[in-house]
Amino acid sequence: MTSLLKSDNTRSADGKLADLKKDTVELSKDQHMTTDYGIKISDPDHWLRVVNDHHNGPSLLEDQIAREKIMRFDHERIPERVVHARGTGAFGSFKLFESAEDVTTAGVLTDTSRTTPVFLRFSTVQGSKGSADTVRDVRGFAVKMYTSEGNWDIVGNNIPVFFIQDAMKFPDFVHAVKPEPHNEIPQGQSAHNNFWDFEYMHTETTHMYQWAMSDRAIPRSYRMMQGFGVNTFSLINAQGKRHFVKFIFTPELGVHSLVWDEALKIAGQDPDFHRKDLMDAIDKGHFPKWKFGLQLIPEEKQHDFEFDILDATKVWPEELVPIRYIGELELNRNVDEFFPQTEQVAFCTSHIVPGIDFSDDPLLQGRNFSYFDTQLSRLGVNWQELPINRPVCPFMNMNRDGAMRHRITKGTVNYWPNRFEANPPSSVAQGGFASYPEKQHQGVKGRYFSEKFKEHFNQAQMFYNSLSNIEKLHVAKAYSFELDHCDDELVYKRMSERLAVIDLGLAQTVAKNVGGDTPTKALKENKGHKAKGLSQFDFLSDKPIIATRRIAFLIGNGFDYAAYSGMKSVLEEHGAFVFTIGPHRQPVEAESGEKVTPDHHFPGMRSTMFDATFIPGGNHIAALSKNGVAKYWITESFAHLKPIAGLGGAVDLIRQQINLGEVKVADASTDHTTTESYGVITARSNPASFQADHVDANSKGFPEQFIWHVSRHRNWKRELDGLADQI
Ligand code: HDD
Repeated sequence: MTSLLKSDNTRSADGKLADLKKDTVELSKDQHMTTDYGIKISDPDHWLRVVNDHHNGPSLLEDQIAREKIMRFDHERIPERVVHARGTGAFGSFKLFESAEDVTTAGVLTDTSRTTPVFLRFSTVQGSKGSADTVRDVRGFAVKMYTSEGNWDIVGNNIPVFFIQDAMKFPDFVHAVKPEPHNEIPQGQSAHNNFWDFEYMHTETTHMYQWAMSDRAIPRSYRMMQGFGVNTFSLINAQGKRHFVKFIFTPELGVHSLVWDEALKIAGQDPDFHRKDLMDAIDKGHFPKWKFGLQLIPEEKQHDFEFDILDATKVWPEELVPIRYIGELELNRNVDEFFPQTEQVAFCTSHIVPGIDFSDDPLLQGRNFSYFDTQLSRLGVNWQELPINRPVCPFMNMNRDGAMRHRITKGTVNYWPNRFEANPPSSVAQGGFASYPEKQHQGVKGRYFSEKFKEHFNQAQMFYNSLSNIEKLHVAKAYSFELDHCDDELVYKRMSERLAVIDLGLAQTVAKNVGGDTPTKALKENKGHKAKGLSQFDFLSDKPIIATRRIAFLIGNGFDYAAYSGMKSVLEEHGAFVFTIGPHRQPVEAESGEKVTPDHHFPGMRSTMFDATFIPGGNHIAALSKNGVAKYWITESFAHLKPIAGLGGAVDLIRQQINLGEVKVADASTDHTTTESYGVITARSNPASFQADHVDANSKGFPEQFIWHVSRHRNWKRELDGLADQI
């Protein structure tokens, strides 16, 4: 029986869960419906009326129950976030495996025995609350740590740099990227004149839009992207020494993306793709995890770099400033209700705990103002009282009143100092926050910028140089798509020419595709600098990780049950999520008589929802060969570079469908080592056993080869060799 409660959220008890319990109620058959003021309701469906013999007549304003129901409903919307409106969140925990007490006194970064409750909200930037998940955009990665010393928010993104250097430019930037003012078009994308006009006008955006045009901006899953605090913060240790710091989260599952055609299609086919993906993984107990790291620069080394370390448009290359991983963040609990939790959660970069401090990064300084301010208009002055936002540690002060004040503070005074010495401040020794006593030199008032802030192209080149060929190809395609959507000649011509500051070849390709004037010389010398950790391939594990990968099994009546169940169990043993797609959701019968109930029927799903496909043999192949959805599924999966495996009669179906001409696909029953498989694994007969104890690039067995290819994520060679452009 379907439970009234959406999910069992009692799995991981933690301080925040206990705190939220006070405000959580449950639906129940024993609790009768009442008005908000508590009287039991006898008829929630019909407005009080005066009726004639035909039961017609006017409604009475007198009906307080109907009136309040409607009026309460009329006011249930609040303003959406001015940016990052579209998002989803989950609870989790943060644990250290190494203390950072050499650089900070913050308990959350030094006490290895603690488990700190966490709420994390992921988001896109441009689109409104109801926009699609898979659009090309930066992703928000906002972490609230409910520490024993107060809330600490890291309001980050999945890209380590930002578009602008000074917070004062933020409203212009957001106006330019959001839908255009005259027609409110486009939704959820930066492919329009105003965005690229702004980018052209501000050379400081060059590094960031390189990232935004890379695969980072179309993640496969929130669980497969990095999180960066972006701004430079400070850590202060017990001796009062300061280090500048950047915060980084790196996912256990690697960093993976969709391919562009797939992202476009999913935006229509399943706009909630990323939301569902996150909820599903957590519900199934595959808790996403990120390693948490610090990049540290001692204060005295602040000026030792050729870039300014307080400039948010620059990364700190790992070769110069290695990442020190000290902890792990895990998400393990879905929300109970979206609005009071995910929608009302509110982050502030200014919310730090003792042992952590800010820096003079001018973007951060402005952010520290902006977030608190926006929560006032979005949620009201008492926004920090909301259950999702309040700390788990004791909190108390003399702030009072304001709309929707809930807290009742007993006592006769509401000011400090008071004659009772009630609610005294803490000394630093007692844990009171004290700003780092940074020496300030007498300066000149003015709107100045550090000289190093004026250099805008070196790291944009470094990022591009560090990408693999396939990623570079995607960058060129992304620019081409975006500028193709700009109809103002000035915009696409100037922008495609600008790309020659990064790479001449890139600029030429894009200019050709979008109708620009082909540039003939590079606008800046490229010295070929590279850094690690910029290409997504740097995060590809040697291990065959296929956990949580969605694998579709296509079947019809007469399928080979041994192949079906053998492959299902071996893939599930490796943590993959297997979904059976059949002609209908009523049971489908195998050749040998077993019955399987599909998870979906063909018209209800698309290949885009899955990472790989397997087709067992059996006499269902004849029907599948006539099924347009199944045939297109194979073609589309191949074009989207996904592994495809087939046994028995499925071999011919797959080969016909992908129409590879001269190119041979691997056949696990023959010597595949001489054949490029392009991630298509086929065998005429079932393997002797459906086991895969040891999987690597050289594995020859059928399940092993399939698992290996799924773990590589996509078969990029198909795209490089020009085989994938079939759709
Ligand atoms: Fe911002 C929301 C990330 C620059 C002003 N921002 C917001 C969210 C994220 C970021 C993840 C969504 C938080 C949530 O889930 O509720 N923003 C960034 C990053 C930046 C950045 C990584 C560059 C380092 N932001 C930035 C600047 C300003 C803002 C320079 C203003 C001066 N951001 C806001 C905001 C938002 C916001 C208008 C909208 C909703 C909110 O704050 O709570 O105040």
